[in-house]
Amino acid sequence: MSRLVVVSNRLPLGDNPSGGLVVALQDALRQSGGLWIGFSGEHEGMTSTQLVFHEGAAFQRAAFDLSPEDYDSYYLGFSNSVLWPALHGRTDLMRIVPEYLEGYRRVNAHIADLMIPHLREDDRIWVQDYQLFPLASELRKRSVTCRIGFFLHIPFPGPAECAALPNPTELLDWVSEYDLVGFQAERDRLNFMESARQLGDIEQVEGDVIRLSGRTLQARVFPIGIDTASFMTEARNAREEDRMRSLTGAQMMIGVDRLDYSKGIPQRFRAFQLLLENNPDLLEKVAFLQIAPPTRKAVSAYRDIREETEHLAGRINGEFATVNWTPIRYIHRPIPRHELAGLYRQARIGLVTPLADGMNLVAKEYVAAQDVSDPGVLILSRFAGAAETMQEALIINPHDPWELAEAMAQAIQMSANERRRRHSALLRDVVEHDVNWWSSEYLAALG
Ligand code: GDG
Repeated sequence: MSRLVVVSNRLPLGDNPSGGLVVALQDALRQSGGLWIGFSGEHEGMTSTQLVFHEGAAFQRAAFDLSPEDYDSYYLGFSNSVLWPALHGRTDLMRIVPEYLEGYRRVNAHIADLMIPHLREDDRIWVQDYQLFPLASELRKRSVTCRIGFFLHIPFPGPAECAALPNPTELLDWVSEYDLVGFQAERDRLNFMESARQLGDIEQVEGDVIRLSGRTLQARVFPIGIDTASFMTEARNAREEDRMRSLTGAQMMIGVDRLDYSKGIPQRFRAFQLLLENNPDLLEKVAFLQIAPPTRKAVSAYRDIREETEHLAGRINGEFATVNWTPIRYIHRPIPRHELAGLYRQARIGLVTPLADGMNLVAKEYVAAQDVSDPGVLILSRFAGAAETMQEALIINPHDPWELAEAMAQAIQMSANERRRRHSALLRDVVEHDVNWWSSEYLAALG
C-alpha cells in the first residue's frame, strides 16, 4: 500500500489528538506508515526553513511555523478575508489587497519546498481545504508526479462570486493540478462546473472525469460525516450535572457555531424574537442556548458579527426577560465536548441555520446525540451542505424570519410519533455516512 501524506492548514498537535478529521484519517495513516503535515499555530517568530517532527500520535506529524507577515497575508488575509467570504457568497466582505494574494502564493510555494525532501515517488497526497488550493500546482512545478487529491470543506461558489475574486482563472488552474477534487455537496460540484465553463477552460469527458486547463481529473461529491458511534456514546453518558438545570418545564433550543457571519446567528435571533412576539403563550416556556466560541478575532468582519450578535441578544433579553426567565443564553467561549453532547441531547430543538455552509457537522452531532425514544427536532437551513441528505429535518430559508419562526413553533408542538419518524431517518444517514465512510470513499477514489 502506498503511503498517505495528508496536508492541512492546522496540524493536530498534542498527545493522542482527537477530532473528526483525525479519527477519519488515522487508520489510513497508521496502516500506510503515513505522514500529516501542517501549520503549528506558532506565528510570532520566523517561518520555518524545515519541517519539525512531533512524536505522540499513531502516525508521523510534521509542523511548520509562520512569520507574523506570512500569517497575516496567507491566513488572515487571502484565506480568510478573500476566499472565505467569496466562497460563502459574501463578496461584500472581501478585502482584496495585492500583498494577501502574494503571501498566499508564497506560503503555498514554501510548504511545497518544505515537503519535497520528505516525499516518496509513490506517495498519495491528500490536501485539505481552501488555504491550500495552490499546493498541487507548486508540487508539480517541483516534479512531483504522484497522485494528489484535494477536498474542499467549504462551498464552491457560482460564476458571479468566482468572478469577484482577484484571480478566478488562476484558482481554476490550481484546481486542475489535482487528480481528484472532492466537494461536500452536489451543489458545489455544479457551481464548480458552471464557474469553470464561464471563466475557464473545461470539458466534461465522461461521468466525473473532466478536462480542466488541459489536465484530466475527477470532480466528485463526498459528503463528510462525524465520528457517529463515539458521539452517540458520549451523549448517552453525559452527566446530569452538566445539563441546563434552570429549565423548569421550558423547552430548550440549542445553537452551536463558531461565531462566524456565515452561520446566520443574528437571523436566528430575529426569528426567535418574532416567535416570542407572535406567541405570548411561549414566554417562559422556551429557552434558547446559543454557544458561539470566538474565531479569527483579528479579522474585522468577525469583530462586527460579535457586536451585532451581542447587541441583539441584549436587546431581545431586555425586551422579553422576566425575573425568573432569560430567553437567550449566549456563551462566547468554547465548552468541553462531553458537555456539548449532553446539551444537544437535552435540547428539544437543534437550530442549524447558516446562510452558507460546506456541510455543517453540528446538524449531524445533534441527530447523533438524541434519545431515540424521545428525540428532538432538527431545524436546518437549505444552504447547509447537510440539507442535501438530511431532508427529514425541518428545512428552512434562514433569510426569512417568518418561515424560521414558524418552523420553531412547529417543532415545539410536534408529536412524539412524528419526531421519532423524522429522527430515525436522519439517524440512519448519520450512522451510515460517518467520517470513516467519507475517508474510505475518498481514498478509494484517489487510488
Ligand atoms: C468547516 C466547514 C464543514 C463548536 N463550538 C464548540 C465546538 N464546536 C464544534 C462543533 C463541530 C465543529 O466545531 C464545527 O463544525 P461545522 O461543520 O459546524 O463548521 P466549521 O468549523 O465552519 O467547519 C463546515 C466542516 O468544515 C467539516 O468539513 O462541515 O461546513 O465550514 O464539530 O461541535 N466544540 C466544542 N466546544 C464548542 O464550544 N467542544
